[in-house]
Amino acid sequence: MSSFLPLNVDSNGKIVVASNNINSHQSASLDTDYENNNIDSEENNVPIHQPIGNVPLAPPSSLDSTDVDSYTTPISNNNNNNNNNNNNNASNPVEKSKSKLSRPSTTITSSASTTQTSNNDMMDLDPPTLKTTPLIPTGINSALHPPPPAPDPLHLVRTSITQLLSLRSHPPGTSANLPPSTLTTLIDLARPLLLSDKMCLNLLPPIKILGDIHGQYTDLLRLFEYASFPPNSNFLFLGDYVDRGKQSVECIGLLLCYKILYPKNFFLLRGNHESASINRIYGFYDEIKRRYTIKIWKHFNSLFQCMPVAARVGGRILGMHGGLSPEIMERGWRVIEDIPRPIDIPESGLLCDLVWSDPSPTPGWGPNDRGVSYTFGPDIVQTFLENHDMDLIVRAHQVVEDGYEFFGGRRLVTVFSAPSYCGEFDNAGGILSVGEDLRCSFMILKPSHRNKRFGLHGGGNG
Ligand SMILES: [Mn+2]
Repeated sequence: MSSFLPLNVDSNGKIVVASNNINSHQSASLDTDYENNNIDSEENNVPIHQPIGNVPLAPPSSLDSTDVDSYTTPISNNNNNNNNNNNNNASNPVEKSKSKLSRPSTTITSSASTTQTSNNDMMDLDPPTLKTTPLIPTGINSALHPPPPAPDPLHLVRTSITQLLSLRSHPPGTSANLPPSTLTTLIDLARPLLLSDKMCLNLLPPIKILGDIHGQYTDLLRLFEYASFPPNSNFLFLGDYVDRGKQSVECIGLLLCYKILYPKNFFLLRGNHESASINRIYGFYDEIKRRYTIKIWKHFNSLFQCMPVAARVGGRILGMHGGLSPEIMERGWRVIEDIPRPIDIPESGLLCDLVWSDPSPTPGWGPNDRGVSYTFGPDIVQTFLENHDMDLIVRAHQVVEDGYEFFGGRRLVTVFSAPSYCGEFDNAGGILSVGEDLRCSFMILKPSHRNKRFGLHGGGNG
């Protein structure tokens, strides 16, 4: 065991997540490993789930998670031969497909059937018949002047993305001015998708993992430009989208749009700032109160209560916002899946630790200077990884100068993606890119401006 090294550097200088089963020379065995260890065979047979954003679809008159699955199912069946040529380079579904995806396409219109069917029936009537033998007076009006079709929610999402991305050509800080009704719709569309994600996601590489964003919308756009916009890459965000920066609404708005359009390629974990008691104080509440209404702020926080809090990647990397918890050490990572939702982040316990804890050079569990949760030493990280046959913990939550920082002999890495954090730090923004063979590399966004007055000496917490 003394020769165990969680990470290696290959000849190209890229970091390889090493394990007994996986290295850069054994990629051919990876699929077998996944099938045996992480994905049960029943779910492996499910057709590949394509993101819904690229596909022209008949507009659904209502959209919830059921509709999303229903609409995507026949597309993926029809396009099986085109998967490799699709302009979606995100290749495969990140989260393992769920058995309900294979439902027959006959369920497509079921949720809207009542309204839709009656309209169609009326439209099929011969106009002369209508004039002479009206069924009911209102029926005539409906037939001659059919009600406008229900707005397509996905059209609204795409329009919002266009609006949000147009800020690339505007000065930093320009508002997207999304209407309050649009925010409400985005929240309502995202909610069932977040709830249908497991509390501890099971994701497959390749995927790009990002840490804290904290309302720095201009930097979020730069990160996407650097990493490629969805759905060209799969993404996992580790939380803390709001507070601190000035454009929390644009940040969470764009991220929700992508979650809605690409639910199986784009994943959002919860950070400690995705909690009303925190974002009431650190900026999100004030921004929303100034630009919208407190009702919208409450609506956002009800959505945050539904977010998953952890993710396994390739069965070998565990990601969360803060860090480990004594409860995972004792009972295993699967206890995360048992956390109910919607839920507030409590002041102590498993969920609290996952979004609040920090690594510390001091061995064992210690008091956290934040006044919440614990610190955990390198010995805790090593024990956890060995007990669970994993290689790496990836977490965010603390500003680090290079955008990423290893800890505990490269068994844990902190990723922080908001460059020049709060304008008070000189840090870069980091992205952890996990290749299909679990090879890890880092993409670094240098701070857009250097601030000589401040450094990292005071420490910073996300
Ligand atoms: Mn944080």
